[in-house]
Amino acid sequence: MTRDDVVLLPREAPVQLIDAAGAKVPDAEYRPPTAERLRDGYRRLVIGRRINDQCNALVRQGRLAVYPSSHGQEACQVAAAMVLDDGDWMFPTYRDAVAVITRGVPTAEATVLLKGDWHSGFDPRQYRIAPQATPLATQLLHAVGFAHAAKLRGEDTVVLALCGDGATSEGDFHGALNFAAVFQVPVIFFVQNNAWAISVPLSRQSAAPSLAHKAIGYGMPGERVDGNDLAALLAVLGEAVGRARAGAGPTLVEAHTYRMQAHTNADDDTRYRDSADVTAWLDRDPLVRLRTHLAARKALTVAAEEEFAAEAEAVATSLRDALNTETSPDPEDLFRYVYAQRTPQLQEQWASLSAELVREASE
Ligand SMILES: Cc1ncc(C[n+]2csc(CCOP(=O)(O)OP(=O)(O)O)c2C)c(N)n1
Repeated sequence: MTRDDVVLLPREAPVQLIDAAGAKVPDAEYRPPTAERLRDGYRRLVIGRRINDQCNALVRQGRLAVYPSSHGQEACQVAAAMVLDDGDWMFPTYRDAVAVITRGVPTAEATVLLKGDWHSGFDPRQYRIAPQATPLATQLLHAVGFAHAAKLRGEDTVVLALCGDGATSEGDFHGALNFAAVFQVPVIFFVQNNAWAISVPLSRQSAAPSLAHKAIGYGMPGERVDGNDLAALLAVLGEAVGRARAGAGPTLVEAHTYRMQAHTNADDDTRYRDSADVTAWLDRDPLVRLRTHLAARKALTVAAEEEFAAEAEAVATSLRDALNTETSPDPEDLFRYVYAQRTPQLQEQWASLSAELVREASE
Protein backbone atom coordinates (compact mmCIF):
# COMPACT_ATOMS: atom_id res chain seq x y z
CA MET A 1 0.00 0.00 0.00
CA THR A 2 1.41 3.42 -0.85
CA ARG A 3 0.89 6.50 1.22
CA ASP A 4 -1.65 7.76 -1.30
CA ASP A 5 -3.83 4.67 -0.83
CA VAL A 6 -4.28 5.23 2.88
CA VAL A 7 -7.62 6.71 3.87
CA LEU A 8 -6.79 9.77 5.91
CA LEU A 9 -10.26 11.04 6.75
CA PRO A 10 -12.02 9.59 9.78
CA ARG A 11 -15.46 8.10 9.55
CA GLU A 12 -18.55 10.26 9.89
CA ALA A 13 -19.38 8.60 13.22
CA PRO A 14 -17.02 7.19 15.85
CA VAL A 15 -16.23 3.49 15.48
CA GLN A 16 -18.35 1.43 17.85
CA LEU A 17 -18.28 -2.36 18.34
CA ILE A 18 -20.45 -2.57 21.46
CA ASP A 19 -23.30 -0.09 21.86
CA ALA A 20 -24.35 1.66 25.06
CA ALA A 21 -26.84 -1.14 25.81
CA GLY A 22 -24.09 -3.75 25.56
CA ALA A 23 -25.12 -5.14 22.15
CA LYS A 24 -22.60 -6.09 19.51
CA VAL A 25 -22.34 -3.66 16.56
CA PRO A 26 -21.17 -5.30 13.32
CA ASP A 27 -18.30 -3.56 11.56
CA ALA A 28 -16.86 -4.33 8.14
CA GLU A 29 -13.40 -3.09 9.00
CA TYR A 30 -12.63 -3.61 12.68
CA ARG A 31 -12.74 -7.04 14.30
CA PRO A 32 -13.89 -7.21 17.91
CA PRO A 33 -11.40 -8.54 20.47
CA THR A 34 -11.95 -12.08 21.83
CA ALA A 35 -14.24 -12.58 24.84
CA GLU A 36 -11.18 -13.50 26.87
CA ARG A 37 -9.41 -10.24 26.04
CA LEU A 38 -12.56 -8.30 26.80
CA ARG A 39 -12.96 -10.05 30.14
CA ASP A 40 -9.38 -9.15 31.01
CA GLY A 41 -10.16 -5.59 29.92
CA TYR A 42 -13.26 -5.55 32.14
CA ARG A 43 -11.12 -6.68 35.08
CA ARG A 44 -8.82 -3.72 34.45
CA LEU A 45 -11.79 -1.35 34.16
CA VAL A 46 -13.06 -2.47 37.56
CA ILE A 47 -9.64 -1.84 39.06
CA GLY A 48 -9.36 1.50 37.23
CA ARG A 49 -12.69 2.72 38.60
CA ARG A 50 -11.62 1.71 42.09
CA ILE A 51 -8.36 3.64 41.69
CA ASN A 52 -10.32 6.75 40.71
CA ASP A 53 -12.70 6.41 43.67
CA GLN A 54 -9.88 5.75 46.11
CA CYS A 55 -7.75 8.65 44.88
CA ASN A 56 -10.70 11.03 45.17
CA ALA A 57 -11.15 9.90 48.78
CA LEU A 58 -7.42 10.31 49.48
CA VAL A 59 -7.59 13.90 48.23
CA ARG A 60 -10.38 14.62 50.69
CA GLN A 61 -8.29 13.07 53.46
CA GLY A 62 -5.43 15.41 52.57
CA ARG A 63 -3.22 12.52 51.51
CA LEU A 64 -3.06 13.44 47.83
CA ALA A 65 -2.51 17.08 46.86
CA VAL A 66 -4.54 16.80 43.69
CA TYR A 67 -6.27 14.15 41.60
CA PRO A 68 -7.41 14.67 38.02
CA SER A 69 -9.90 11.81 37.85
CA SER A 70 -10.44 9.68 34.76
CA HIS A 71 -13.82 8.47 36.07
CA GLY A 72 -15.85 7.65 32.96
CA GLN A 73 -12.71 7.55 30.82
CA GLU A 74 -11.44 4.23 32.16
CA ALA A 75 -11.93 2.43 28.84
CA CYS A 76 -9.48 4.87 27.19
CA GLN A 77 -7.03 4.41 30.04
CA VAL A 78 -7.15 0.64 29.97
CA ALA A 79 -7.04 0.39 26.18
CA ALA A 80 -3.98 2.67 25.98
CA ALA A 81 -2.09 0.27 28.25
CA MET A 82 -3.44 -2.95 26.72
CA VAL A 83 -2.51 -2.22 23.10
CA LEU A 84 1.19 -1.68 23.83
CA ASP A 85 3.85 -4.39 23.97
CA ASP A 86 6.33 -4.47 26.84
CA GLY A 87 9.02 -2.82 24.71
CA ASP A 88 6.79 0.06 23.59
CA TRP A 89 6.54 3.43 25.31
CA MET A 90 3.68 5.52 26.69
CA PHE A 91 3.75 9.31 27.09
CA PRO A 92 0.89 10.17 29.49
CA THR A 93 -0.62 13.33 30.96
CA TYR A 94 -1.62 14.22 34.52
CA ARG A 95 -5.05 12.57 33.94
CA ASP A 96 -3.63 9.20 33.00
CA ALA A 97 -2.75 7.61 36.35
CA VAL A 98 -5.02 4.65 35.62
CA ALA A 99 -3.22 4.00 32.31
CA VAL A 100 0.12 4.25 34.11
CA ILE A 101 -0.96 1.78 36.82
CA THR A 102 -2.58 -0.54 34.26
CA ARG A 103 0.76 -0.69 32.43
CA GLY A 104 2.39 -1.92 35.63
CA VAL A 105 3.60 0.99 37.75
CA PRO A 106 2.99 0.18 41.46
CA THR A 107 0.41 2.46 43.06
CA ALA A 108 2.94 3.81 45.57
CA GLU A 109 5.17 5.00 42.73
CA ALA A 110 2.33 6.25 40.52
CA THR A 111 0.95 8.61 43.18
CA VAL A 112 4.19 10.37 44.17
CA LEU A 113 3.68 13.15 41.60
CA LEU A 114 0.08 13.78 42.70
CA LYS A 115 1.11 13.77 46.33
CA GLY A 116 3.60 16.50 45.47
CA ASP A 117 6.68 14.68 46.74
CA TRP A 118 8.63 14.46 43.51
CA HIS A 119 8.45 15.17 39.78
CA SER A 120 7.74 11.50 39.06
CA GLY A 121 7.71 8.55 41.40
CA PHE A 122 8.67 5.84 38.96
CA ASP A 123 11.65 5.05 36.78
CA PRO A 124 10.52 5.76 33.21
CA ARG A 125 12.97 3.24 31.75
CA GLN A 126 11.75 0.41 33.95
CA TYR A 127 8.12 0.72 32.88
CA ARG A 128 8.72 2.41 29.54
CA ILE A 129 6.45 5.28 30.51
CA ALA A 130 7.54 8.92 30.38
CA PRO A 131 6.77 11.03 33.46
CA GLN A 132 3.16 12.26 33.45
CA ALA A 133 3.20 15.69 31.79
CA THR A 134 1.34 18.64 33.27
CA PRO A 135 2.27 21.30 30.67
CA LEU A 136 -0.24 20.61 27.92
CA ALA A 137 0.97 18.84 24.74
CA THR A 138 4.67 18.98 25.60
CA GLN A 139 4.67 15.19 25.91
CA LEU A 140 3.62 14.91 22.26
CA LEU A 141 6.89 16.47 21.15
CA HIS A 142 8.85 14.25 23.51
CA ALA A 143 7.01 11.20 22.18
CA VAL A 144 7.77 12.10 18.58
CA GLY A 145 11.45 12.73 19.27
CA PHE A 146 11.65 9.47 21.19
CA ALA A 147 9.91 7.48 18.46
CA HIS A 148 12.03 9.10 15.76
CA ALA A 149 15.21 8.12 17.63
CA ALA A 150 13.96 4.54 17.99
CA LYS A 151 13.26 4.41 14.28
CA LEU A 152 16.73 5.75 13.43
CA ARG A 153 18.24 3.06 15.65
CA GLY A 154 16.30 0.40 13.76
CA GLU A 155 14.20 -0.60 16.79
CA ASP A 156 10.56 -1.62 16.35
CA THR A 157 9.35 0.44 19.34
CA VAL A 158 5.92 2.01 19.05
CA VAL A 159 5.09 5.11 21.08
CA LEU A 160 1.60 6.06 22.24
CA ALA A 161 1.11 9.64 23.43
CA LEU A 162 -2.04 10.72 25.23
CA CYS A 163 -3.56 14.20 25.36
CA GLY A 164 -6.89 15.89 25.96
CA ASP A 165 -9.12 17.85 23.57
CA GLY A 166 -7.87 21.16 24.96
CA ALA A 167 -4.26 20.19 24.29
CA THR A 168 -5.00 20.02 20.55
CA SER A 169 -5.11 23.85 20.53
CA GLU A 170 -1.48 24.05 21.62
CA GLY A 171 1.30 24.86 19.16
CA ASP A 172 3.15 21.78 20.39
CA PHE A 173 0.31 19.60 19.04
CA HIS A 174 0.93 21.05 15.57
CA GLY A 175 4.71 20.66 15.75
CA ALA A 176 4.45 17.08 16.94
CA LEU A 177 1.93 15.92 14.34
CA ASN A 178 3.63 17.66 11.46
CA PHE A 179 7.06 16.22 12.24
CA ALA A 180 5.62 12.74 12.87
CA ALA A 181 3.84 12.66 9.52
CA VAL A 182 6.73 14.08 7.49
CA PHE A 183 9.21 11.61 8.99
CA GLN A 184 6.72 8.71 9.24
CA VAL A 185 7.43 8.28 12.92
CA PRO A 186 5.94 5.23 14.73
CA VAL A 187 3.69 7.17 17.09
CA ILE A 188 -0.02 7.16 17.92
CA PHE A 189 -1.56 10.42 19.07
CA PHE A 190 -4.43 9.38 21.32
CA VAL A 191 -6.75 12.29 22.09
CA GLN A 192 -9.23 11.66 24.87
CA ASN A 193 -11.91 14.13 23.91
CA ASN A 194 -13.78 14.39 27.20
CA ALA A 195 -15.65 17.52 26.00
CA TRP A 196 -14.06 19.93 28.46
CA ALA A 197 -10.74 21.69 29.00
CA ILE A 198 -11.43 22.74 32.57
CA SER A 199 -14.34 25.17 31.96
CA VAL A 200 -13.84 25.53 28.19
CA PRO A 201 -16.15 23.35 26.08
CA LEU A 202 -14.99 21.72 22.87
CA SER A 203 -17.03 24.19 20.78
CA ARG A 204 -14.74 27.01 22.03
CA GLN A 205 -11.67 24.92 21.39
CA SER A 206 -12.03 23.86 17.77
CA ALA A 207 -14.23 24.52 14.73
CA ALA A 208 -13.03 21.35 12.98
CA PRO A 209 -15.69 18.72 12.10
CA SER A 210 -13.91 16.50 14.60
CA LEU A 211 -10.46 16.50 16.17
CA ALA A 212 -9.59 13.39 14.16
CA HIS A 213 -10.23 15.40 10.98
CA LYS A 214 -7.10 17.40 11.77
CA ALA A 215 -5.05 14.35 10.73
CA ILE A 216 -5.61 14.87 7.01
CA GLY A 217 -4.01 18.29 7.21
CA TYR A 218 -0.81 16.63 8.37
CA GLY A 219 -1.03 13.68 5.99
CA MET A 220 -1.71 10.91 8.49
CA PRO A 221 -4.79 8.75 9.02
CA GLY A 222 -7.32 9.98 11.58
CA GLU A 223 -9.97 7.83 13.25
CA ARG A 224 -12.80 8.52 15.64
CA VAL A 225 -13.81 5.95 18.20
CA ASP A 226 -16.40 5.63 20.94
CA GLY A 227 -14.22 6.29 23.97
CA ASN A 228 -16.54 4.38 26.31
CA ASP A 229 -16.41 1.20 24.22
CA LEU A 230 -13.37 -0.83 25.21
CA ALA A 231 -13.82 -3.24 22.29
CA ALA A 232 -13.72 -0.44 19.72
CA LEU A 233 -10.79 1.25 21.43
CA LEU A 234 -8.76 -1.96 21.44
CA ALA A 235 -9.55 -2.53 17.77
CA VAL A 236 -8.81 1.01 16.54
CA LEU A 237 -5.74 1.63 18.70
CA GLY A 238 -4.52 -1.91 18.01
CA GLU A 239 -4.66 -1.27 14.30
CA ALA A 240 -2.81 2.04 14.68
CA VAL A 241 -0.11 0.28 16.74
CA GLY A 242 0.21 -2.41 14.05
CA ARG A 243 0.54 0.22 11.33
CA ALA A 244 3.22 2.10 13.29
CA ARG A 245 5.17 -1.10 13.95
CA ALA A 246 5.01 -2.04 10.27
CA GLY A 247 6.67 1.25 9.35
CA ALA A 248 3.51 2.93 8.04
CA GLY A 249 3.86 5.98 10.31
CA PRO A 250 1.65 7.85 12.76
CA THR A 251 -2.11 7.87 13.38
CA LEU A 252 -4.35 10.35 15.16
CA VAL A 253 -7.09 8.64 17.17
CA GLU A 254 -9.83 10.70 18.80
CA ALA A 255 -11.86 8.96 21.50
CA HIS A 256 -15.27 10.50 22.25
CA THR A 257 -15.77 10.27 25.97
CA TYR A 258 -16.82 12.53 28.84
CA ARG A 259 -15.22 13.94 31.97
CA MET A 260 -17.76 12.80 34.57
CA GLN A 261 -16.18 14.65 37.49
CA ALA A 262 -14.65 18.06 38.04
CA HIS A 263 -11.34 18.82 36.29
CA THR A 264 -9.59 18.21 39.62
CA ASN A 265 -10.62 18.59 43.24
CA ALA A 266 -9.63 22.28 42.88
CA ASP A 267 -12.39 22.86 40.32
CA ASP A 268 -16.14 23.42 40.81
CA ASP A 269 -17.73 22.15 37.61
CA THR A 270 -21.23 23.20 38.67
CA ARG A 271 -20.19 26.77 37.81
CA TYR A 272 -19.90 26.10 34.11
CA ARG A 273 -21.89 23.00 33.16
CA ASP A 274 -25.35 21.61 33.67
CA SER A 275 -25.51 18.50 35.83
CA ALA A 276 -28.10 17.05 33.41
CA ASP A 277 -25.35 16.92 30.75
CA VAL A 278 -23.26 14.85 33.09
CA THR A 279 -26.02 12.45 34.09
CA ALA A 280 -26.89 11.89 30.43
CA TRP A 281 -23.49 10.23 30.07
CA LEU A 282 -24.19 7.76 32.89
CA ASP A 283 -26.06 5.64 30.33
CA ARG A 284 -22.84 5.28 28.36
CA ASP A 285 -20.69 4.17 31.28
CA PRO A 286 -17.83 2.00 29.97
CA LEU A 287 -17.95 -0.52 32.82
CA VAL A 288 -21.70 -1.11 32.76
CA ARG A 289 -21.65 -1.51 29.00
CA LEU A 290 -18.93 -4.14 28.95
CA ARG A 291 -20.33 -5.99 31.94
CA THR A 292 -23.76 -6.21 30.26
CA HIS A 293 -22.13 -7.39 27.05
CA LEU A 294 -20.01 -10.07 28.68
CA ALA A 295 -22.85 -11.27 30.90
CA ALA A 296 -25.15 -11.65 27.87
CA ARG A 297 -22.45 -13.76 26.20
CA LYS A 298 -22.10 -15.81 29.40
CA ALA A 299 -18.47 -14.76 29.45
CA LEU A 300 -18.55 -13.35 32.98
CA THR A 301 -19.29 -15.53 35.97
CA VAL A 302 -20.25 -14.32 39.42
CA ALA A 303 -17.03 -15.87 40.71
CA ALA A 304 -14.98 -13.85 38.20
CA GLU A 305 -16.76 -10.66 39.22
CA GLU A 306 -16.03 -11.36 42.87
CA GLU A 307 -12.41 -12.04 42.02
CA PHE A 308 -12.10 -8.74 40.11
CA ALA A 309 -13.77 -6.82 42.94
CA ALA A 310 -11.36 -8.38 45.45
CA GLU A 311 -8.40 -7.49 43.27
CA ALA A 312 -9.64 -3.91 42.95
CA GLU A 313 -10.03 -3.74 46.73
CA ALA A 314 -6.44 -4.93 47.16
CA VAL A 315 -5.24 -2.16 44.82
CA ALA A 316 -7.26 0.40 46.83
CA THR A 317 -5.68 -0.90 50.03
CA SER A 318 -2.22 -0.57 48.52
CA LEU A 319 -3.05 3.05 47.59
CA ARG A 320 -4.19 3.82 51.13
CA ASP A 321 -1.15 2.13 52.65
CA ALA A 322 1.21 4.00 50.35
CA LEU A 323 -0.35 7.39 51.02
CA ASN A 324 -0.84 6.93 54.74
CA THR A 325 2.89 6.36 55.12
CA GLU A 326 4.66 9.57 56.07
CA THR A 327 7.52 10.53 53.77
CA SER A 328 10.16 13.21 54.22
CA PRO A 329 11.30 14.43 50.82
CA ASP A 330 14.49 16.48 50.75
CA PRO A 331 13.57 20.07 49.72
CA GLU A 332 16.93 20.46 48.02
CA ASP A 333 15.88 17.82 45.48
CA LEU A 334 13.79 20.58 43.90
CA PHE A 335 17.03 22.26 42.82
CA ARG A 336 19.36 19.30 42.57
CA TYR A 337 18.46 17.78 39.23
CA VAL A 338 17.26 20.73 37.17
CA TYR A 339 20.64 21.47 35.54
CA ALA A 340 24.00 19.72 35.80
CA GLN A 341 25.35 23.07 37.10
CA ARG A 342 22.97 25.07 39.25
CA THR A 343 22.20 28.47 37.72
CA PRO A 344 22.70 31.66 39.82
CA GLN A 345 18.91 32.04 40.11
CA LEU A 346 18.51 28.51 41.43
CA GLN A 347 21.40 29.04 43.84
CA GLU A 348 19.72 32.17 45.13
CA GLN A 349 16.36 30.41 45.50
CA TRP A 350 17.90 27.48 47.34
CA ALA A 351 19.83 29.83 49.65
CA SER A 352 16.60 31.61 50.48
CA LEU A 353 14.68 28.35 51.07
CA SER A 354 17.42 26.78 53.17
CA ALA A 355 17.62 29.90 55.35
CA GLU A 356 13.88 29.64 55.84
CA LEU A 357 14.17 25.96 56.77
CA VAL A 358 16.89 26.71 59.31
CA ARG A 359 14.76 29.51 60.82
CA GLU A 360 11.74 27.19 61.01
CA ALA A 361 13.78 24.43 62.66
CA SER A 362 15.06 26.83 65.33
CA GLU A 363 11.57 28.06 66.29
C1 LIG B 1 0.84 24.80 28.42
C2 LIG B 1 -0.26 24.81 29.46
N1 LIG B 1 -1.19 25.78 29.44
C3 LIG B 1 -2.17 25.79 30.37
C4 LIG B 1 -2.22 24.82 31.34
C5 LIG B 1 -3.32 24.86 32.40
N2 LIG B 1 -4.24 23.73 32.19
C6 LIG B 1 -4.12 22.60 32.91
S1 LIG B 1 -5.24 21.45 32.44
C7 LIG B 1 -5.92 22.47 31.29
C8 LIG B 1 -7.07 22.00 30.44
C9 LIG B 1 -6.68 20.83 29.61
O1 LIG B 1 -7.79 20.27 28.97
P1 LIG B 1 -7.67 18.99 28.07
O2 LIG B 1 -6.44 19.06 27.21
O3 LIG B 1 -8.95 18.83 27.35
O4 LIG B 1 -7.41 17.78 29.06
P2 LIG B 1 -8.29 17.26 30.30
O5 LIG B 1 -7.79 17.99 31.53
O6 LIG B 1 -9.71 17.52 30.00
O7 LIG B 1 -7.97 15.83 30.38
C10 LIG B 1 -5.28 23.70 31.27
C11 LIG B 1 -5.62 24.82 30.38
C12 LIG B 1 -1.20 23.84 31.33
N3 LIG B 1 -1.19 22.84 32.21
N4 LIG B 1 -0.25 23.84 30.37
